[in-house]
Amino acid sequence: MEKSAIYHQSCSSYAYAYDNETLHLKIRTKADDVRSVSIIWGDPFENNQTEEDVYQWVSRKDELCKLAQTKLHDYWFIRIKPPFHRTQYGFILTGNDGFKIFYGDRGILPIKNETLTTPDNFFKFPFIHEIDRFKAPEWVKSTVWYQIFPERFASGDPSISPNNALPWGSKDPARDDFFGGDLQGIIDHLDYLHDLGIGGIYLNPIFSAPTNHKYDTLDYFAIDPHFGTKETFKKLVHEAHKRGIRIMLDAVFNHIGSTSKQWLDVVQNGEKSRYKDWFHIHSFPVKEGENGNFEGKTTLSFDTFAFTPKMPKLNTANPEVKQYLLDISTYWIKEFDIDGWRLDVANEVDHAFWKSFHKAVTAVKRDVYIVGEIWHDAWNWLLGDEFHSVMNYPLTQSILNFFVEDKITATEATSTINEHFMKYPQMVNEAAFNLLDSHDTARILTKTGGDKQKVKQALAFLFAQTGSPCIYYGTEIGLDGGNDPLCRKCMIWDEEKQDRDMLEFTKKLIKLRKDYQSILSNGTLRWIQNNNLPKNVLCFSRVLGNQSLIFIFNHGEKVNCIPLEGTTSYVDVWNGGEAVTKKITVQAQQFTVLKTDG
Ligand code: ARE
Repeated sequence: MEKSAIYHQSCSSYAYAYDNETLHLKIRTKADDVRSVSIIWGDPFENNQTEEDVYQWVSRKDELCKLAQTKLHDYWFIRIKPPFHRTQYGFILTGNDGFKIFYGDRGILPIKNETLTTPDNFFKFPFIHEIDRFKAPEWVKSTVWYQIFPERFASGDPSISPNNALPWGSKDPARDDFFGGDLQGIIDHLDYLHDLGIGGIYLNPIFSAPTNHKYDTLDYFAIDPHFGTKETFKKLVHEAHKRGIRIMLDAVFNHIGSTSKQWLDVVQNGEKSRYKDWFHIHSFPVKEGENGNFEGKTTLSFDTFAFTPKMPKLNTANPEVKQYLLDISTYWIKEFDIDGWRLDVANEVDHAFWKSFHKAVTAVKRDVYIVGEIWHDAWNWLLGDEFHSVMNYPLTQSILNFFVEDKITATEATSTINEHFMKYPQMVNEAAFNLLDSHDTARILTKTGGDKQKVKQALAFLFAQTGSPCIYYGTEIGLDGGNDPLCRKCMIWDEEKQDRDMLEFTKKLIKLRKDYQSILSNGTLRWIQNNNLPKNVLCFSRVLGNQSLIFIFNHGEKVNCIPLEGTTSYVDVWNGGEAVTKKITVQAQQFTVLKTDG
């Protein structure tokens, strides 16, 4: 047995409270190296044992199941319900070589009486506290998101468009173009979104700012005049809520725009400015433009976002800045009833601020949704006192690697996707914000080189996962576009120019997600791998109780007849609903979904 590969840590993503009664425990071993894992556990103070038999407290033994496998590791899993909300526990591992060991808080030990009667050898989960638990809003699980870049979705009130606004969709957008998208345009299309099956809209920034993307905020308390007024926004939220659609705004707190009054005061008054400690300034004077990238070298005398002098970084550890931003965060909830915040450049803002942010916004709306923009492992922002989720770009990349870029085989895809899900506790995965593309990436249709079948497979895979899927505006009608700014083309509203087949496909997929919401949110992911499956057929089931949905993606170029396990009866819920037994044929680049109650 490869002992060096064995890993568990209590009070981590390997041991956490899933709810007030249940602990989830995971342990990692070398792939295909361990035959079985059991746990011995109990509570030393259970049943009022007398002093002398306190060591007999290890009163329970249960078997773990093999939950997932990656190229390198097996992950073993169990749910337990400690009667007194705390427990001590240790693992008994049996290698394929028959060798048995104990693994606990003091590491690997031989299995003998002394080991099993010394409490210090056991892992501890001290107590399940409701207040400490990670709790994401329940409504997120059943939400299908739609991301809107407001300047490019729809123009509902041309009278407020910028003077230099171009005719809608007249050209591919250049970096500084305006086309006149606004909030009224979104209101005008809420029925379209409701008909699509959308339950949440993520709006890129809408506060006043000079650019078309609004990430260079001028005033966080004002709606950009080219997008509308506060009354328009209040109407947007109200009309969306009437249709069961929630609204999430984009909080740009890592930095402010260089046209903001705070920054302009610093530029004008230098060290005498009352805002000089609102920023990370290395030396004075600070001058707009002169402290940017200059002659190919960075001469910044202040911190910014990505060396962009138009985005000076805010000092969020400054109590005055913190209070200013927290007031903004609660204002848009209290006054406009928004349902969530997406946090821009979240990984570069201090944790102390985010902990205060979490407290402030959940105090005004208990089930507000908090999504951090973090493109990498976000474990220490997802402990329950900061974010509920992050934009799940790492999962995105794994989906693209298999379904779009053909970089990996089905087996390798299984491994990388399992790695994502094993990184976080189950309730974090269940609240994840899952996406294929966004305003910061090339569009999925362009990434596939215009291959709609690849887009459909990738979307279907995304919708089959736990977590809430997000559609970037226009994906459903075949909008394409390369990297920023080309991924921000005007939405196409002329039905003659829309891909109506993709629209019907997207509606059908969203309906599938809703019809089987519970299985797809809470069901266990079980990969179906056997030698009968060709290397580019990805097959898995989502299992909840005795119900399961089996997804078969034929990513190959030829028809595949997939053998079905056992004699259970299956219903093909994607293609017409007829009963299927023994084998199912999946056309090249197609997929199907089978339901079974067996
Ligand atoms: C644009 C161009 C730049 C150009 C700049 C010139 O993209 O190439 O130099 O204009 O002004 C906003 C606008 C962008 C604009 C940017 C800067 O939307 O159009 O850039 O401001 O002016 C990293 C960050 C991540 C960030 C992305 C863009 O980690 O937080 O870069 N995303 C947020 C927003 C953006 C927004 C900003 C930040 C600034 O979503 O829309 O940009 O408020 C890898 C890395 C990631 C990296 C990612 C993308 O995966 O791991 O860290 O994200 O690539 O580059």
